[in-house]
Amino acid sequence: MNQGRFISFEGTEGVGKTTAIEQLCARLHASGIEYLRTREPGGSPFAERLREILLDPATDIADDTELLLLFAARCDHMQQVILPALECGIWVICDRFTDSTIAYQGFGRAHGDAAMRAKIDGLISQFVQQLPDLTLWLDLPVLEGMARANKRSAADRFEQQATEFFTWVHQGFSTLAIEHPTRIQRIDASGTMDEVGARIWQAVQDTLTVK
Ligand code: T5A
Repeated sequence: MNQGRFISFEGTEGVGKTTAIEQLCARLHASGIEYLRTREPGGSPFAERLREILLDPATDIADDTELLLLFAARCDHMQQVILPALECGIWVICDRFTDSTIAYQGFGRAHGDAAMRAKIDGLISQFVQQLPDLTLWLDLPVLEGMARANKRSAADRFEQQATEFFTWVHQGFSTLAIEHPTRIQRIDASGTMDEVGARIWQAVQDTLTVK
């Protein structure tokens, strides 16, 4: 059976993932490709409940608790939504995946600490066979992304972090792009939405050979 493709979008706050995903989905639709749009944390009914807790500014939990909740959400999302879709030949377009955990929890919270990365790598190892075929890292200076995000809605629990936190998160994505040059493609997220969308479509066509 034809296996679907798994594409994730990554980046710091407000870089334009939601906007870029909408554009990619429109292009996939026009190309006759069946797709499923989803997100992390969340994407399944149970994981969406965990998302509410994780993003609620009133939630007061330890870093390890946050990490394990993210993986509990991911596990349910994989089993209930992502794997069944891929097995049916449906492309999965996911707003954030495991790279966000390395960038936010490994770099943002723990500043790239080796013990924390080893802990996260151990948790990720169960998803190694299910990593995205292509990850599009939307790269934008942290303050530009935050300015875009601030125009839109009230800050959630992550968005309330100091700028230094997001500078570490950006360092995390940059490190990951160097470590996984084939899977992770850096997309310049500056310029208009149409310019960014065109760069993404080019990368998808080049990598996943869309006819
Ligand atoms: N998280 C997640 C972890 O800590 N660990 C994990 O393992 C995972 C999976 C999720 C939070 O959870 C954290 C990371 C996050 O903090 P979220 O609500 O999904 O929270 O937050 P984000 O993923 O950051 O999504 P945002 O909605 O904040 O940002 P987007 O989707 O990147 O940006 P978007 O498209 O909404 O655009 C933001 C604004 O900019 C405009 C848009 O119109 C919008 O107003 N815009 C542009 N403006 C100018 N030029 C362009 N090219 C533009 N593109 C978009």
